[in-house]
Amino acid sequence: PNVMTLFLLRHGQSELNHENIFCGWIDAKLTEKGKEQARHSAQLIKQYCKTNHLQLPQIGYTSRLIRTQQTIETMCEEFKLEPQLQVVYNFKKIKVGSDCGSNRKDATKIPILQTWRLNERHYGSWQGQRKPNVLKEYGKDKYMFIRRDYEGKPPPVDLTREMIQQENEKGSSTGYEFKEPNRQIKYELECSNHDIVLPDSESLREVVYRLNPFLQNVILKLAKQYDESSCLIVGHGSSVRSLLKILEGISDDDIKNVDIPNGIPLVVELDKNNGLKFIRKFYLDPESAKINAEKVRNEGFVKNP
Ligand code: DG2
Repeated sequence: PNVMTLFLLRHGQSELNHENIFCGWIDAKLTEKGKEQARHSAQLIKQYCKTNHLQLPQIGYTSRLIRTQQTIETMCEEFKLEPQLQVVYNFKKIKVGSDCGSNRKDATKIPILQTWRLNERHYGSWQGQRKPNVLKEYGKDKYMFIRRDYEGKPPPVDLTREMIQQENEKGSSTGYEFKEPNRQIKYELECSNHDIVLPDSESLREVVYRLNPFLQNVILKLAKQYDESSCLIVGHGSSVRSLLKILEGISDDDIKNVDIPNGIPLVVELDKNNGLKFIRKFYLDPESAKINAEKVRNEGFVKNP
């Protein structure tokens, strides 16, 4: 078949993943381990492309959160491709075939489009809280319902007390503190011209709703333009689950059993001759994907997952 290949990836371990703290829209950075996972992911993709006589991904996507940007930048270093970062404020303005090129003309560069639509789901008032404490407060059933059910939604965050990362002059993290959020500034442009109301909490259904237009109108449309139709999407636990739900047609009920490990590439193949019908998906390191997905599921239940 005429195959479109999507490489999906959850960013490498973030500082808050490491601390077992709900992160959502908090802008946590990668740990050293997270960067190592990004390098390893790039090696796996390089190897896969070589074995299958494919070019490296021709375009990349990230969320507006630093952990996905650091992941893709680290990967580009391994690919020896210079990332051409571009924030997408209004996806309807992207001209397929011109802004991003129908084929990468300069083989040393790769366009990277960044959109809030690929952000992690907003984790509401759970953001910044330790998973074991939330589990204790809500009980096992409610905790898992809110984390994994399609309709599960945490209580809204108090917008005057969002957790913000503190930095020194060199831009290194010096910890986290609760204060007035700055995201209005960061996301202002995306919202000013549209009827978008920024969330103070989201269910997975709401993530699918905001992500799907970008997937259909940008990611899939642009991929069709490329010779080999391959792209790399670096998202989060919930944005990757949403992409899989749409692309694979996973039911509202079954999606609650899907967990995404950090930093292990997932290959998704779609049939270009058959309306982009889902063909198959597989991890490039299936064994560690299985072990680590299980660990993600159990976060909160064990002390040091
Ligand atoms: C995690 C997901 O998202 O947490 O927001 O803490 O991918 O940005 O690290 P990510 C978070 P769980 O839903 O797996 O508990």
